[in-house]
Amino acid sequence: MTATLEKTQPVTLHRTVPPAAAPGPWSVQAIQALLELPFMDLVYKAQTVHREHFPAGDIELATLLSVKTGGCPENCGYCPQAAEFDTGVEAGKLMAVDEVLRAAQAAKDAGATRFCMGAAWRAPKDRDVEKVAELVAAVKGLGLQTCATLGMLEPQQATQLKAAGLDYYNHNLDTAPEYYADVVSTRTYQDRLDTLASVRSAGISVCCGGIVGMGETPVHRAGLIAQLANLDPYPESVPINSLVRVPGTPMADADPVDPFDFVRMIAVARITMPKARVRLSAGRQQMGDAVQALCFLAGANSIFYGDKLLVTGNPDADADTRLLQTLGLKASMAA
Ligand code: SAM
Ligand code: DTB
Ligand code: SF4
Repeated sequence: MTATLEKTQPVTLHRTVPPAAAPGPWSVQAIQALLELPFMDLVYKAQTVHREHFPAGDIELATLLSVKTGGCPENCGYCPQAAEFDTGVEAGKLMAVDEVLRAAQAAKDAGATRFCMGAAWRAPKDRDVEKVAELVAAVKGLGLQTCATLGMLEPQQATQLKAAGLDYYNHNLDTAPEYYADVVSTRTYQDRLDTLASVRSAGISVCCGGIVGMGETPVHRAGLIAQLANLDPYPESVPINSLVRVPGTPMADADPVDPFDFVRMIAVARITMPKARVRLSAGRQQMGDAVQALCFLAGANSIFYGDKLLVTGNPDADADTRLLQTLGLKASMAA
């Protein structure tokens, strides 16, 4: 039986977080202290902050589509799309507008409100940006919020995407600055910050988060959250990914993340960035319903929705619909 998705009334989500909302600057030590709180105290605190800023039980559904897959020249150690790693992911070309529109319409019909297009580029060329701008305009025309993640962007490229109707740009800091070189060596942390600045100055909302489970220490985890929370303003969307360990990547054999430590990261993201959409992102397929429920209790109020992330799997829409029903959570209606 197909489960039916319950929806909440429209809430205003697509807005820039006013700087006054930023409680920062956050020190790494202060975030470490939060991470070390007794689990129940931390989750209680996070849920309390959550309810001060969002309607209880409201969940954003964002659907991902890889519009240009594989063959990427970067060497991000977690990524199945890096050309350097033998992961079985075939390199493809940029998808055509009608194909993307079909996927976006299907996502909308299934209840998603945001559609995020990902491309395995280090940085798009100007002619790539022109083509992605057409995709953005077409998806926006369906009444969906648009998001893209295309690698490093120059300021004028960001402006062009904004003009086409891009609402959000996803560009993750992934980990703490001092651990970054252990994860990727083909670009620097500052490159990431520069792109985030280009996105901000073009007036596009920022989607920026990271990955847990790459062999980082608890201090690195606190350092990632400090970087995100101290962005001024902090990101409107904060995806917290649990590493999907893909055979062929250097991180294929990383130790699995302790589920309670993952929940702690969600809670600390919620407390330090109270008005952000905190997204329980990659890794849900490996997580189980009970851990996901704890993540929602800790303040996650967004998920990737649809049976695929970019190239790896995600719980199918029916399973998610059932989980939301079981927990009494309702999908947000609109932007
Ligand atoms: N190429 C662009 C870039 O790196 O910005 C956009 C696509 S990239 C796949 C987007 C994000 O996906 C990465 O920054 C990383 O946070 C996340 N990601 C990639 N592979 C992952 C994995 N195996 N597990 C969890 N998150 C992953
Ligand atoms: C984000 O933080 N997670 C998404 C999205 N932003 C682009 C990507 C997750 C990728 C997981 C592995 C894969 O399927 O490639
Ligand atoms: Fe390329 Fe992005 Fe994957 Fe890094 S994360 S290898 S930049 S697609």
